[in-house]
Amino acid sequence: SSQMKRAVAAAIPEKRAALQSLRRDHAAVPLDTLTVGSVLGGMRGARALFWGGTTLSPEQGIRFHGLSIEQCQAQLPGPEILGEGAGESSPGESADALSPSPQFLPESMLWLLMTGRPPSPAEALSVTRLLNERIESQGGALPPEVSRAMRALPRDLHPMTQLSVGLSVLQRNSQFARAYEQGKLGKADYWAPTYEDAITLIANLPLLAGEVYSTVQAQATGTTPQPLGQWRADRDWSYNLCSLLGYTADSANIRGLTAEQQRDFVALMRLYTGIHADHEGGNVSAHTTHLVGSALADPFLAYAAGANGLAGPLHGLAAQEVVRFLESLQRQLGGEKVTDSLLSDQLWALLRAGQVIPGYGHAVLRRADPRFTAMLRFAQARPAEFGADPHVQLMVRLSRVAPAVLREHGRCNNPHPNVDAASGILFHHYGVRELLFFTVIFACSRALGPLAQLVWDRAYGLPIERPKSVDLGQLMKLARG
Ligand code: FAM
Repeated sequence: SSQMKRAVAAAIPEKRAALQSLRRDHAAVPLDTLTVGSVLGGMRGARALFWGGTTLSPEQGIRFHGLSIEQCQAQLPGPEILGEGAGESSPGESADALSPSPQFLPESMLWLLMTGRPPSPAEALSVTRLLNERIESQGGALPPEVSRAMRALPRDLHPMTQLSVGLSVLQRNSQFARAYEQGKLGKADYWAPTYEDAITLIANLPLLAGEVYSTVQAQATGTTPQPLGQWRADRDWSYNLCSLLGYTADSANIRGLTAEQQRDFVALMRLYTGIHADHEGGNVSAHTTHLVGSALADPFLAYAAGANGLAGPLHGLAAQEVVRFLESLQRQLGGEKVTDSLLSDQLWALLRAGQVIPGYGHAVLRRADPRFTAMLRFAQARPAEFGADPHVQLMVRLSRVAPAVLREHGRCNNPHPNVDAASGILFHHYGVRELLFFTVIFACSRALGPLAQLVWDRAYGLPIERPKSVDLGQLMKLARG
């Protein structure tokens, strides 16, 4: 069995014991009071879910097993373990440019989320190998029934629907489903085939995303879908994802990127997929995966459901709203020199018209989203690349102007940028212009956290999730006391 699986197995007894003692000795301790408002208000703020990998505090933002994004960047193994140079500075950069943050691989994040501790370089590398072995055992491609099913779909189908179909058809090879059906599996062992399925699913995501993107490209150019790049067993997960989208030297290089831009695109993908992997348990994609998985659906069906949730405009689709907004701002401002006061006027006009400033505000966070800061830093460390991109410059300027406007407007609880203020526009810069496709990249990343949690849900033997509902009459009666 894999190194990571052994590390999960080693961590299980202590955590199981802790959970059992909580259940046995402290089950009656109240956490939150549920009100009519919570039932009618999307359960906002109600601490009602158990989630191990990440926590989200209003002031500090996301923590991955206690580690901030900066700590992950400092502590988790990065591309240097693949034999790539750790330095990623570009020759054209000015001396006073912000130095790039150290990178970490999403494989390192997966290890952290699965096992609860950062991997050694060798352990991180073992995850890359493990994922690649899965694809090699499939002959270096998607299982034929998966590509057949995806190719049979209408080409103009929503990219997330295509992904969801691919994920669901992958279910055919679920080890969990097979073992469960054979009836030989003890409850204490449910986690093991769940883990195997999670690895298979994650390994296949670059191929699935590549298949969807080739359809998206074919649709855009009126041609038949062609593979955009080559999967390679000697490359890491993010590199292969970028290749299969057509953005590396092992691909059709569909946007004609220079070698340096290809490297930076891979760096952006590693950053993005690393920091979007998890965002505690209450968000729609994570919660859905957990809920569906709680009925002992296998990881493929559970995550397909989670990915469907991610496709909602209020969740994974927000990044594209920001790109649209920046494009329209750019058009309105036309050739005019963009000053802070001009931008501020535009924002006030938007707010007076009763609209929101996309990319700003958050349901939980009360400061700038550290994921936004990490993406902004990526751009600021590459002035030669991004200095002349008017959209990126507008994004940066907006992040200085909008918080003051929103504060003065006085309505929202958090005037700071959230992650979507930056993510889409950086992909857009390198040529990912198909806005509906952004969510597919998000879905590649978001698989990591909820699937690691699903392994732990089974290791803990958590029950099916089944809250009680009340109807309007009951609520009115309860409300009257
Ligand atoms: N611009 C203008 N008004 C805003 C605002 C913004 N960016 N953010 C919040 N408000 C308003 C909000 O509409 C509400 O107004 P009403 O009192 O008239 O209903 C008021 O401020 C209080 O809202 P809140 O408590 O601060 O925020 P919520 O928890 O209700 O909502 C968001 C959180 C993210 C939905 C909200 O801030 C928003 O609509 N932001 C813009 C859209 C966006 O960026 N979405 C992406 C979110 C992203 F992080 C993600 O989850 N993928």
